[in-house]
Amino acid sequence: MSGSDPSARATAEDPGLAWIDLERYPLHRPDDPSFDALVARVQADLDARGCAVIERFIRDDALSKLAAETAALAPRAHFTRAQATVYGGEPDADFAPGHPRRRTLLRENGFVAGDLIGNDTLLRAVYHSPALQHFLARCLDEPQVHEFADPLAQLVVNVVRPEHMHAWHFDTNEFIVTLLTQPPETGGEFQYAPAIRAPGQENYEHVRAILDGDHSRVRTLPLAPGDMQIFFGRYSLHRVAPTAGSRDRYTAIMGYSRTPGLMGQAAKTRQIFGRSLDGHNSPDGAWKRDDDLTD
Ligand SMILES: O=C(O)CCC(=O)C(=O)O
Ligand SMILES: [Fe+2]
Repeated sequence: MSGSDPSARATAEDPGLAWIDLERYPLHRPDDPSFDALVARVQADLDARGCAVIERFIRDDALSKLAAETAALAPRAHFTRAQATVYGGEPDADFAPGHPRRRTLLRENGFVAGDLIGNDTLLRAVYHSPALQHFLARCLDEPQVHEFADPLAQLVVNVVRPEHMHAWHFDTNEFIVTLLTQPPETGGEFQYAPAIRAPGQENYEHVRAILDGDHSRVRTLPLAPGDMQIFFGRYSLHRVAPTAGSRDRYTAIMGYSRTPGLMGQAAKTRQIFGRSLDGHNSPDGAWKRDDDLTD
């Protein structure tokens, strides 16, 4: 590597860049017209569908390391199995049977908490990359994005075991950034109903149609290892379809937000990770949104 090579110099200052395909996606050159073109393409996809995929964002020669890293972390996942509505809560008997607020789905989720993901990992290098965060801020039209302050939810690995699914739901967080690190043998597609709800507008009728099996509003994303997805999961009902074969499906979920200091609520954190930390006891729940939508 030559000291005058701009991408080598950028990588020395921002180690995450070493794993990103900078030839296709010049995150180290934010003044380059091709950077603007990429931002414009992502923004157009987010506007149209609340979802953008940057194909093969991770370099091909890093994919096996990425898969091995998440496979090594996977045994530390905390698994939960519970009935919940798509909004994450208990059924509400004030609604008629069959209403999305009344019906529950089986949630079987496995998550490796962020404090189990070491500082020397590829995942952390990418997550903390200033160039990536600058790029995401540009895509979201914000001066900057903030890492979650929550050490557990900040960066997680989602583990979906064979013959399992991640049931239909809305996220509490406005958006997530996801890296598929290991696909299952078959199935496990990411499916979503773009912008099916909006602030102040739950659109129960269309949510119910999907729960009843009408997938006419559902899109299926063909994701490959190393693809990065930016997704507005608070507004789009989504799931990971049932997986098959013998291999787990792994994704790394990177938590950023438009506002600093986000910590999860203690009860919800214990539900997801089986434990909580001191900072999770904030009584007012820093995740609460003021968008009049059900969490
Ligand atoms: O693993 C994925 O692709 C998405 C998981 C998801 O929807 C979530 O963790 O909220
Ligand atoms: Fe989600």
